[in-house]
Amino acid sequence: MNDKQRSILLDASASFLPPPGTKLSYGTSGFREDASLLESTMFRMGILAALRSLKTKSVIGLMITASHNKVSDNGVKIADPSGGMLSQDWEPFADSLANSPDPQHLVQLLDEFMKKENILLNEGECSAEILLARDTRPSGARLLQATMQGIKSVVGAIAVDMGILTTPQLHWMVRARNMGNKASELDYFHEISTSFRSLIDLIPTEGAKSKTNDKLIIDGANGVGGDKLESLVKMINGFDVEIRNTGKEGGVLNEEVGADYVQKEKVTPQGFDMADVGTRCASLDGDADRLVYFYIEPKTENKIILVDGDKMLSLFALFILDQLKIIYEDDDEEDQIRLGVVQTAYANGASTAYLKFLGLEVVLTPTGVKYLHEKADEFDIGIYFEANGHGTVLFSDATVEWLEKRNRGFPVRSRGSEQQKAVLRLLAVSKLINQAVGDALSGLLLVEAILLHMGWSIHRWNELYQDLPSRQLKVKVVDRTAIVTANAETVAVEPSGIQDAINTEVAKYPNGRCFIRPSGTEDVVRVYAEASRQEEADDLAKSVAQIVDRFLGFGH
Ligand code: 16G
Ligand code: MG
Repeated sequence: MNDKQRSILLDASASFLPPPGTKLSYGTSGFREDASLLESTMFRMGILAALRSLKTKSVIGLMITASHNKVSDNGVKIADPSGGMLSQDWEPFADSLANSPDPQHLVQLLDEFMKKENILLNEGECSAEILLARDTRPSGARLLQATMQGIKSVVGAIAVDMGILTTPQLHWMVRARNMGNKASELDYFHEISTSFRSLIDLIPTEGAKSKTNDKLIIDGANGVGGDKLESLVKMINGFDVEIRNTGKEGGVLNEEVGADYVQKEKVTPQGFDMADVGTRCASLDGDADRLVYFYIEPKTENKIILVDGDKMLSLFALFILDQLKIIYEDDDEEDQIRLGVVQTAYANGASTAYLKFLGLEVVLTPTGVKYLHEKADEFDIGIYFEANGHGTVLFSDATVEWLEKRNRGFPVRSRGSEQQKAVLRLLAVSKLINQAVGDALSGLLLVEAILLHMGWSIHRWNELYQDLPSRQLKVKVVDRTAIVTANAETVAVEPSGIQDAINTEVAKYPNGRCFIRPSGTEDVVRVYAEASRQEEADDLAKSVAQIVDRFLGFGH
């Protein structure tokens, strides 16, 4: 870094000092805090994004959002060149940047890091480019300005404001840009609406005859996802959707609405009532990277039947397996495509059993999209989902090429055969489902297309398997980092003795399963328990929460 660059950075960062007394932490998917604390963090993440762009010689994305958190919070997620999340080996640097106490220290940190990473700043040659977007939070505009200032303080770096977008839209655009493809919002809508149409056109005639696209109601979390879905639906004729998203009419983002609320509380979101009994409904979260379905049953007050990420994963797996079976029919090169699924310990045990029953390879990873994504990427077709509705389907480049080659190779007499249609369906899925990151909008269209293909109602879909009763609790402890887990968070290796105590409890319940883990987003320890009956799952969770309190609570 030369003197001129150094003095620009020193000057600019003098207006962005971190809030005194607050330790900022990168967390599972980026920084998230009360919006009033974040200006300096955004400025510094702007700098980080510019350096990442220089290092990778690619376009980088920066999304200003706090997802399902309350409206007064905000945060930042960074998209790497592939469209995935920021490489994990840069997370410690992000942490030290955010917490650096003053401009001198900050510039020294940058200098050292750039030397270590071999990042050169040559005036006139800088080609860093960062795409910026934000969700609908009122603090977004102010934080965008701080981010822009950060980017501009790296000489020659360019910030492009893409406006208000969903998180997956931005990730999609970053990936498209780096692949040299068209990458506007319109291109995004065009790609997913045309591939949805292709899937519908490929429904076998028998299925199509009985197809009824009965009404779907969407809870848009009063946020950006509902707005974008509205634009998308306009591009798809004959899709009967009602979107409830009252953000512009006074409804508060994520307040008693949205995927997180619905999945955790298992109750109807605001604006839904008994008039909606039996109808297929879906909830997005505040930045539309999470999706869950649900329906309301008669006589259950405001309780819902949740159709979660595990059920979406199962539906997608079943559909893709069916297509592969058709493709391999009278073929000796069976099992060329390695299809695998990735879940976390939160996946309902019944879903894992079902996927194994389908003959699939099931891998568990720790909680957090970055871990699941990485594993799914190792398969030819990898499907990953967290129970909470984060997930997507990844197709390797080789698989897409293989499908394209097969499609071209069909002799004239078998054009339009079921086999070719199966190939085309998988190609359409690879375009419809966001390859960069889990995306509620594209996930929703894939669910809708598959339900139509199967001729299934949400009830039929929900019957794929029956969830084991489960219970989640959280426990406040002195220091949650005292818990160290292994085997994808299924075992607590520290503090010593705690896992034995948990095992003793679990052994008391038929089909009992329980694990604890420190939250990556809140200062709590989470407890998850499963058993054959609801009361048993409740009891198991309660006794394990007591164990956690005994080992780590304030009274121990
Ligand atoms: C973040 C993660 C989500 C995970 C959740 C767990 C991303 C994009 N988001 O929201 O995948 O399920 O954290 O929260 O990775 P917890 O650690 O508080 O339980
Ligand atoms: Mg989200």
